[in-house]
Amino acid sequence: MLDKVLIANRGEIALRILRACKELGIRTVAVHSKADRELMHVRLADEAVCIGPASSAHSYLNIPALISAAEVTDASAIHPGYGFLSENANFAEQVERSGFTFIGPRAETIRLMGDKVSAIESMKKAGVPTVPGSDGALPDDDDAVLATARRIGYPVIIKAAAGGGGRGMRVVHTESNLLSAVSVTQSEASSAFGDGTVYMEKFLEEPRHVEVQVLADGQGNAIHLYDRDCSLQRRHQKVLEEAPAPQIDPEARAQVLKACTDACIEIGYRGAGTFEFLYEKGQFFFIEMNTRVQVEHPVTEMVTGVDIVKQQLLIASGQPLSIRQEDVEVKGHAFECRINAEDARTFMPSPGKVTLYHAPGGLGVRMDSHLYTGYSVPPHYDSLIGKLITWGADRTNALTRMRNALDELLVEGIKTNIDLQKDLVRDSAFQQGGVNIHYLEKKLGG
Ligand code: MV4
Repeated sequence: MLDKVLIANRGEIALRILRACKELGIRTVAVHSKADRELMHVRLADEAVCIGPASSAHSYLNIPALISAAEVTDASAIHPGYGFLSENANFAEQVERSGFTFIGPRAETIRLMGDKVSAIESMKKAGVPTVPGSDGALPDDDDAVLATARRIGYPVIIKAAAGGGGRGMRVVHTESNLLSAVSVTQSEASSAFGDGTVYMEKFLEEPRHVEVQVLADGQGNAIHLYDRDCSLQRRHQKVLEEAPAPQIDPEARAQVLKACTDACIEIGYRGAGTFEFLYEKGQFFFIEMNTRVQVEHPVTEMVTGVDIVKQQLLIASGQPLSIRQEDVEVKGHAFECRINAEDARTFMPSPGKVTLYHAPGGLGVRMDSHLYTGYSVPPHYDSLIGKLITWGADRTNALTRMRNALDELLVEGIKTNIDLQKDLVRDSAFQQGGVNIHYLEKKLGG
């Protein structure tokens, strides 16, 4: 087993990782910026190291500072959490070269999935269904680009290979706009990511965002933990997630789940991962793979009983997967409401001192948060201050528990999105289930 883990993150996920380490008897090192001395996991960790000033670029993104902290504390492994350096292949490589275990996939896998063109190509090869589109990167040949769009049929979407998560994309509805859209997307990608490579897909108009959670040991074993629906989002920020995804065609689901585990074995995947799909008219279309633990992992944990972060640690320690696919069942339903420190009208971050924090409780209620009364939310990082997760025997029961838990949750002194979440869990279309990726923005806009 790993001896000591350095947690290269902050906030709720740092606390989540700390809890998994403690359960396995692994010692912990918290690293924090100057603005984060008061974080709950810093208090709870066995050791803590200040790695730099408040700005992320000089602390949580500072690779030499992180590696030095691992060296001085004699840590054996580094858990990157989500965001920050979690999907940075160079970081994974430097961690391993310095003699530490990176808790995640091999650097080359992170690199393969970071380039969306190579990710799609490898998934297609492994039998995962993809969106009809260009065969790899678009060539520097106007006639060929025009022909590709004609074959696919309008509307099409131009995406940056180095983008992802909604960055560097452009929808094209008619041929007259195609070539200029391609060249603008290329220039933007070139300046934003240092790589102007773009590709083309059929633009799906009303899809849902459904993702599949996997675990693989890099030793020939891979399992899936079923699916989640993350369609409720605003500006590519997820707001409310659930597991399993409601109203999915059972045959399409069975096929896609099998394809995901087969693909993990084919590419030698190691660690926790997520296959992102668009789901429309009963069909799944792969768009991206995330090589980190995701914010919304708890909904999957609640319906499968599998501790995903603990599995990450076990896999990183070199143990073969001990869970067999036939032992993983979905039981009941779970929701997660992301709680953000933000203005209800403008969605701008709203840092400040929490004068009162009261977490809800009871059967089937889980609050993953680093908050406490008196804690000051710093202005330097993202506005997620907690995740409220409920489980129920069925979707209706889980949602009832969420409505009640949101009513119990008190966060005073700062602005939050709790009222938005209270409204969403009472929305009739959401209660029906299966709303598409545009539903929330339409609701907020009108
Ligand atoms: C798409 C799409 C429609 N058709 N690709 C946005 C984030 C990135 N992960 C991929 N995204 C999309 N790709 C095709 N071929 C629509 C989106 C999209 C979206 C996807 C998932 C969740 C929310 C979204 C919001 C707007 C657009």
